[in-house]
Amino acid sequence: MVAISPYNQTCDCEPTLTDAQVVDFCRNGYLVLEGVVPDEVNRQVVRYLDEADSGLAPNGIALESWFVEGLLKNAQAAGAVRSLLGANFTLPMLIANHRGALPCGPGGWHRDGGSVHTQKLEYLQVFYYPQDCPLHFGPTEVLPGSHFMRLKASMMMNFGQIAGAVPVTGRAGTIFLTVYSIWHRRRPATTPATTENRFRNLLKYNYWRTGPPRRDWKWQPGFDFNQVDFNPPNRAFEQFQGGIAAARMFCWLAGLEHEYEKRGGQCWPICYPFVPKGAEQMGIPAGLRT
Ligand SMILES: O=C(O)CCC(=O)C(=O)O
Ligand SMILES: [Fe+2]
Repeated sequence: MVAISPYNQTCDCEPTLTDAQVVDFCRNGYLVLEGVVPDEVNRQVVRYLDEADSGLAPNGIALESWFVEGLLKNAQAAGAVRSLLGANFTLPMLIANHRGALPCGPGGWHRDGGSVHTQKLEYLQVFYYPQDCPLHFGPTEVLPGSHFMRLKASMMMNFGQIAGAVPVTGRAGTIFLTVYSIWHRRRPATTPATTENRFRNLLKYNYWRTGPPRRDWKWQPGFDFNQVDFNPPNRAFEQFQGGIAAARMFCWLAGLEHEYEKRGGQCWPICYPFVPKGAEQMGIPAGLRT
C-alpha cells in the first residue's frame, strides 16, 4: 500500500463533456458512465469492502493508490468531473458505502442532508457500483430534474413509485455523477444472497470545485442555444419551470450568470420548439448567441 491520501489534493485533466452533455446534466441532474472502471479494480474494491472494512464509511480505501488511480482519477469520471467543476477540482475525502445485505427492501425518497437549492454547482455527488447492479440487485433510483424541486423531506418520504423515475442499473464499474439535491432512493433488491454475492455495495463520494465557473468543457462550434430543450424529461414541474432552472444552472456553469435574465413570459429558454432556425429568443445571454 502506498500512502497517497488524496485529502486536500486537487486533480486536473482534459474535459470530456460537450455543450450538449453539460445541458443534459443540468436538465436531468445526473449522468451515467456505464462500466468505466476496469474489472480488476472492481474486484479489488469488493475484496476491500468484504475483508478490510465492511462499515458505512470505509475512508481508508482512499489511501490505496489503486483506488485513487482506478476510481477517483478514472479517466472518464475525472473528465466528466473536470467538465462540470473546472480545473483543479478536489479529490474526495469521505467515502460512504451503502451496503445492503441481499435481499433488501426499498428505501424512501429523499435528498441527502445539507442540500441547498441553487443554480451553483460547487460540488458533485458521485456513486459507484463495484458489482453488476441490475434491477433485482436494488439499484439507486433517481427522479430526473428533481434537483430543482422543493419539497419537505417528511412529505417526500411518503411517495411510492413516481412516474418518470429512473432506476440506475449498470454493470460492475458503473459511475454516476449527480447534483447533490437530486431525489433518490434505493430500489428493493429481490435477489437472494449467494456465496459469491451477499451484499450490494454502493460507494458514494464528493468532488469540489476550486475555481470560478467557465465554459471550458468541449465546445461544440455552432451549437445553437436557441434550439435547445432545457426541460427535464419527466415534466413533473409546473410548465417550463424545470427548463428555466436548468438554463440558469447552465449559465452559471458557463460563467455567464450576470447575463442570465429571465424577464418572464416568452423568453429564453422556453420558446425553443417555435423559434425559426437562425432566429434568437428574447433574453438569450450574449455569451450563448451564435
Ligand atoms: O442505497 C441506495 O441505493 C441509495 C443510497 C442513498 O440514499 C445515498 O447514498 O444517499
Ligand atoms: Fe441518499
